[in-house]
Amino acid sequence: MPTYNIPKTQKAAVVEKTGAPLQIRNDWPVKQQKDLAPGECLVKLDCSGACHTDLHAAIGDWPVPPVTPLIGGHEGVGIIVAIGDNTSNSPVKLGDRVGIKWLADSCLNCEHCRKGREQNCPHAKLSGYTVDGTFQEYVVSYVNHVTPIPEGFPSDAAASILCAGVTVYRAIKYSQTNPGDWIVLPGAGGGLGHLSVQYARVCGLRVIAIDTGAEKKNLCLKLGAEKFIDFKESKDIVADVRNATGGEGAHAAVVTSSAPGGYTQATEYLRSGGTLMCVGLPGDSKLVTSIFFTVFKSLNILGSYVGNRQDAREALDIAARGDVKVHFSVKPLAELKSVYDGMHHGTVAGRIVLDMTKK
Ligand code: 8ID
Ligand code: ZN
Repeated sequence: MPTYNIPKTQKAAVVEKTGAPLQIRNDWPVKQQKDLAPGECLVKLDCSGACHTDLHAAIGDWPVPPVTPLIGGHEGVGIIVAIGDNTSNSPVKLGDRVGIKWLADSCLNCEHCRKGREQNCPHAKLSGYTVDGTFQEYVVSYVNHVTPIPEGFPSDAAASILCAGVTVYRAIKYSQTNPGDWIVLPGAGGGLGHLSVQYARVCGLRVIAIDTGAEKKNLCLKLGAEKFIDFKESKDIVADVRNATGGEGAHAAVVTSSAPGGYTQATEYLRSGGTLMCVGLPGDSKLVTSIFFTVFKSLNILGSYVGNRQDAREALDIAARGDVKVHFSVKPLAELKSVYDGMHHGTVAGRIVLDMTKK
């Protein structure tokens, strides 16, 4: 069995109160092995992706409040360095490299867990929202929910599959599409979006990407989108999508932008029988659409919330084989504040991954 020296304190990005400025602290306590409960494990992180959800959590613009003080982060990859005493039947062991996703833990026994919808478990623990997340060097997680990282798949390349990848992979999986169908991806140049372009291509779908700016346009086209619509330049997005699809509209849309307008447009450019997968999370908006045409066109409108343990393994497996690649740049944890600024202004194409081993 490997042994690890676990320090008493560590570096962490902390939001003391919702909306308060982010602080980088060097004195944050590390939970020691003797203090871990059965089923808990301590993971020494290599890196963590930064998701727009972390920004929602720091600002506090969702109707479900996060804990405070808050350590955000839910796209972590690292090594298990301790496991709580009396943990039985652990599927992982010391030294394993694992991923931390949004769903840190669930009871595995309620109706939702039994049906594989673990993310809806009433006892769910959420990384970086209801329990401390991955914007720190050592994170407490749960042996039943950490995700083994395929051997040889670098940690920084894997990190953003744990949330962005899993989420769009599952949304596309349940989008009721067939190879050759048209799928529209509003938000396609962002963290979730650029992975949705690639998972859609893996599924044989024809992609119309919607986002703004030359950098995101080039990224989407390079990743396999057939058409790019700039939402700031288009005079009529609904007409543009209809024209691109030969008049009938698209079979599905996976909306990863958090602008409510993108949702309304989607219901208007879907063809009859089409499916809207709601993924982006504006905190206080309503979905405004025609009830008449929702019925008349037999539309499906579905919410899609991250993914379960199996979705995580499937999404990682596809990425580890090189069919989906996170487009990312690496920064130290100390730059998280500027990462949030970039996200807020929509200037991040793809993802930023924070290196926890850098000073
Ligand atoms: O389980 C879930 N449903 C889940 C999981 C993870 C994240 C949901 N989310 C949510 C986040 O909380 C956030 O609300 O998905 C949303 C997108 O997260 P992200 O991909 O991490 O954000 P980003 O990298 O900032 O990308 C958003 C993109 O949307 C574009 C922006 O330009 C950016 O590239 N965008 C915007 I803002 N308005 C748009 C519009 N009207 C738009 N693209 C098209 N049309
Ligand atoms: Zn996320």
